[in-house]
Amino acid sequence: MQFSRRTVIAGLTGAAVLPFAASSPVVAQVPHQLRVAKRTLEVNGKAASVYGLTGPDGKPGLNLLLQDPFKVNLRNDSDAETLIHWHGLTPPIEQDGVPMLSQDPLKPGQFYDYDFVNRRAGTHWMHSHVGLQEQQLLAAPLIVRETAEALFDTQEHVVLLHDFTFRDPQEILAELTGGGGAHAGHAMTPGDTNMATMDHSKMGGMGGAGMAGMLNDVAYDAYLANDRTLDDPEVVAVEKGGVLRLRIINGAAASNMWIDLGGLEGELIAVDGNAIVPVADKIFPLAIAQRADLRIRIPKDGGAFPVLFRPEGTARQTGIILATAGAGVARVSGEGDVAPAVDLVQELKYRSVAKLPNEPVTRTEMLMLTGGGADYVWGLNGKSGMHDTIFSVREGERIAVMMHNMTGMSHPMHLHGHYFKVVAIGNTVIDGALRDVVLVPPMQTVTVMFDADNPGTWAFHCHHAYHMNSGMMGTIAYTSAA
Ligand SMILES: [Cu+2]
Repeated sequence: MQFSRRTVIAGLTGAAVLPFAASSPVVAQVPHQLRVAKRTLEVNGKAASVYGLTGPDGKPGLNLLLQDPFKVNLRNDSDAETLIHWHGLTPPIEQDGVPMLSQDPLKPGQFYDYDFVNRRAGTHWMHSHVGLQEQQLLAAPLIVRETAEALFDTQEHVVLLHDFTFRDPQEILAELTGGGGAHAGHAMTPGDTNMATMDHSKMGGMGGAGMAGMLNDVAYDAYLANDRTLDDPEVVAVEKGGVLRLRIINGAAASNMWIDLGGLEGELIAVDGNAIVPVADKIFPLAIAQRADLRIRIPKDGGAFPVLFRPEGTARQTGIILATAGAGVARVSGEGDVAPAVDLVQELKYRSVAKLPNEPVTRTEMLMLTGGGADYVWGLNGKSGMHDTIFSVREGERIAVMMHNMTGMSHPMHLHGHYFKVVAIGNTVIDGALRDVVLVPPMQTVTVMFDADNPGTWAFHCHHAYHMNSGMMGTIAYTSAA
């Protein structure tokens, strides 16, 4: 997944210059081949059967240029039905990759040709929107660059994060929905807080206050950065005094994380693919499905620098190591301190670079995030049907959505087909980031605003895979324009 200046330059000397093939007018007519297939991954010394999503260069995912149409031939070489959502792009609804709302899932052996105008540069990703396949690692980076030239200025590296379990995710979901009062009705693993075993059968509906300690529904066997644990981490070669752009994707099914730069300081320059006024820090939040682009300057003296990814509510961690030539790489433990809950303290500071047209909000919709009691039924405004309409919009409207989390867990809320602007956190009005996922912590309110400019019936859901599959998904439906 490494994509450095060095590999690009090496690539340019070859006949198949894959990331940029599409910039040639001749080659642009050829769709990028993308394959879903099962693969074997070794985790903690044990083999696991997981999904893979492989691009034309044999590596995970796709590297595209904004100027080129999104032409992708997706083939299902796995033994199960699947469908891939282009998370971060704003395609026409038919090509959004959500079963029922877009198209039927692809049966084993079937393929589909996607072809639409791509309007969204940035660090995006793609993942299955079928069942719990995302938990089985059916996800990959989807990087769209504005120009090929940008690559020559700065070294880049893409990191895709996962939470990993050897268990069948359907079994985990069955345990969660099976009642008994505790969400995590499975064996605890070392390093997890005992909060997950708390009986919170009294937590349903409005009773979330005081249960803010409930952070994780699932006890994982490992956390992965580019498929690896800290027992055998990826070591990224960097230059002394050089600048590295890390494109980090939280592809976890159910784990909000912190990015911890340790001894380095970085600048967050984009969230969910959209530029923000740079924010300098050493620790950054990254909720499920969010992306962060970090600009990091490597010290002139060189060395080895772990970049850690720390899921909230557990001491377990994963990471990569940035190392200059000749630096000794020490082993980093897979356990640190228990990471606190991911919050919105930094979100308050984000200011988007792109400005939306100066127009008034047409309408404000209230959206209650509900449920999560002993029955593990979640909902939006109390509705738990995956295709229930939460509210309708007309093309051309500017809609504000005020999301109130009435539950004891935080929810990373994702709207398909659009970007929204974070305009208020609680009562604090901000000129916030443009995003497609925002975290709404327990008992808090986040207000976003979006322009209804892409007709269809669009999924709006919590990106926590077990919440989504237990009711926290609905739709926003366009009615014909007035
Ligand atoms: Cu949720």
